[in-house]
Amino acid sequence: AIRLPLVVANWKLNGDRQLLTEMVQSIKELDAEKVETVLCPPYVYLNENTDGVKKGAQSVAIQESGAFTGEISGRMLRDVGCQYVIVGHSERRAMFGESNDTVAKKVLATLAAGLIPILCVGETDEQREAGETIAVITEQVKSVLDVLPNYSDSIVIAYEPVWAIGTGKTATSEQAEEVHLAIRKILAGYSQELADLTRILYGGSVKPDNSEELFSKENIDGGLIGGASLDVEAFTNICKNAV
Ligand code: G2H
Repeated sequence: AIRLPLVVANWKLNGDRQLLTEMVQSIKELDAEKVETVLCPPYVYLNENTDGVKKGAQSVAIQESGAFTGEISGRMLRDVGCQYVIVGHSERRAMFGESNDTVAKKVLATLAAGLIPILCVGETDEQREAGETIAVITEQVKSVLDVLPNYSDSIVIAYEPVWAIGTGKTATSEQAEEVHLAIRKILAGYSQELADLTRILYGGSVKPDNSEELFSKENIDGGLIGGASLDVEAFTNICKNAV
C-alpha cells in the first residue's frame, strides 16, 4: 500500500503515568515500518519520555500565545516532542462548542506549528437516519480544506460516526468503507495526490476483534482508538491488526 497504516490512541480524560510507561514498553516492540503508532494522552503527560514512540495532543489552542488562560499552543506541543494533534473530535464539537470554523482554525494552528492534524468528522444518529451522512461529512471536510493554503501539507482524517463512539455500536466495515470512499472522492476534488496520500482512519468502538475486518477495507488506513487504547494488550493487538 502507498499509505502506511496509522493507529492512534485517544485516551480522552483517562490514564496516568504508569499506563503510559506500560503502553510505551509494549508499543515500541512493534515494527514501525509496517504500522505507525501515536499515543495521545492528556496534555500533562506529553512531556514524558516515550522512548521513540510518537505522541500527539487531543486538542490545541487557536492562538499562538497571549492572554488565553488554560490554553496550550501548537509550538508548546512541538517543543515537548509531539507530532500530531487530534482536531475537532465529536466530543469537542458537542461539549465544547467547536464549530467547523473553530476546527478549521485549529487545523491551521496545528500546521503552522509544524504538526500534523488528525481531523475528526462524523454524523450523528439523527443525521444518518435523515440520509444526511455524506452531506454532513462533505461540509466538515470542505470547511477545513477550503482554507488550507497548501494541500501538500500532510493531514490525517478520522471518520468517527457519533453514534458509534463509546457506545459499543460499531459501523459495519461496509458502512465505514462507504464513507471513507466518499471522503477520498472529496479529497480528489482538490488534488489526486492528496486523495492518494491522505490516511483516513476509522474511529468508534474499535476493538481487537473488529479491527481486522475494518482495516481490511481498501480506504480504511487505520484507526482512532478510545476505550480500547486504555488496555495495553488490546491496543497492541489492534496495532498488529493494522499491519
Ligand atoms: C471515538 C473513539 C476514539 P471509542 O471517540 O476517538 O472512542 O473507541 O471509545 O469509541
